[in-house]
Amino acid sequence: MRELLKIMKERALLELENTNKLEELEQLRIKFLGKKGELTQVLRGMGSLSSEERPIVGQVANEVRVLIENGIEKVKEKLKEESKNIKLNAEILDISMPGTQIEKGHRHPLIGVMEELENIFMSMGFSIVQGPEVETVYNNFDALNSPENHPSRDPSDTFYITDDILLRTHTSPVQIRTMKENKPPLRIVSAGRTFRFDDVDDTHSPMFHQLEGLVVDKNITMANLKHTIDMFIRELFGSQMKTRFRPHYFPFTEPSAEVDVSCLKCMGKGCEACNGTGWSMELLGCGMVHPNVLRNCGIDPEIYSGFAFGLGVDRIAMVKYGINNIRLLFENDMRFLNQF
Ligand code: FA5
Repeated sequence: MRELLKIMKERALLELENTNKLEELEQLRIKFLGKKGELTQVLRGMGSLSSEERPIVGQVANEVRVLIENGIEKVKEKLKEESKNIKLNAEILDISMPGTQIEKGHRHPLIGVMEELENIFMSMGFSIVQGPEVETVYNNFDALNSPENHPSRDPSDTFYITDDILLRTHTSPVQIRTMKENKPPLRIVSAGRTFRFDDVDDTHSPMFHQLEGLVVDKNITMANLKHTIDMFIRELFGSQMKTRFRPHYFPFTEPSAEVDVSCLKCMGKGCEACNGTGWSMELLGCGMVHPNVLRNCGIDPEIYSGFAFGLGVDRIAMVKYGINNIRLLFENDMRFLNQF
């Protein structure tokens, strides 16, 4: 039996040497040490041995078992190490290789222009305030002195949500919110989205952006309004830029005006882009805050006066970058946007 154990040991060690997979190692363990394995079979036959031989063979069998177990453990460690190295080599990172280029995005030209306008007004002492896009009819029309029968109130011009709630048609309701919540002196600007049932053409979009400005204090005059707009336009477009104030009507300002600037392409000489007029498209509306609007907000028009203006941000972006079609600003065509 001792001879049998010796042969088994040598076979086991030889097979261990030739094992190079973890699964094969498990098979080998079952073959020699498992419940029905060769060593177990030998041990079962020990009953037929004499009482002198039994402990000796038992000891040898035990030594063979420990030897095979240790051998298995060693080979297992070796195989594990090898497979780890294979994995590590496969995952090797060459930091000298050129990386994948990540394309950097940038702000939409409209957002850039909006921030530029805000920065100019901040440098002139204005504060930035925010207003909601969903407004009350009262703030959007009534408090702004808009008569009941004003055409802009018609559902064919304005997006109503209910009879009393709408998508603001301009940023002017921010004037009302500001004057109701704060006492003069006031000097604010507020930029954001506005909505109108306008047909789309080269200069009109049903969703566009405005920047509202409001100044209320004692002794504010039209001269302050004109100077502020002129300074702002020169800061934005350069000192050679001229402004043209055309008398206009707004229910919430009196007197009121619309403002154009020199055509940036010909600088006022007249060209194809400006239909020979020398002037850009209309960029903003403005005027002296109507006394009724001040009264509606609890401000005494005998003590205070103010001016307000509303700039078309999209149109300013168009003039600044020479864009002749407002649709380009909203189509998200990367060939267009990548130019900015
Ligand atoms: C107003 O919206 C007034 N609230 C402006 C104002 C504010 C006047 C404070 C007096 C005091 P108007 O409807 O003209 O005015 O619009 C102002 C500017 O918004 C226009 O000059 C134009 O630049 C721009 N605008 C108007 N409608 C559109 C449109 N559909 N698409 C793009 N821009 C537009």
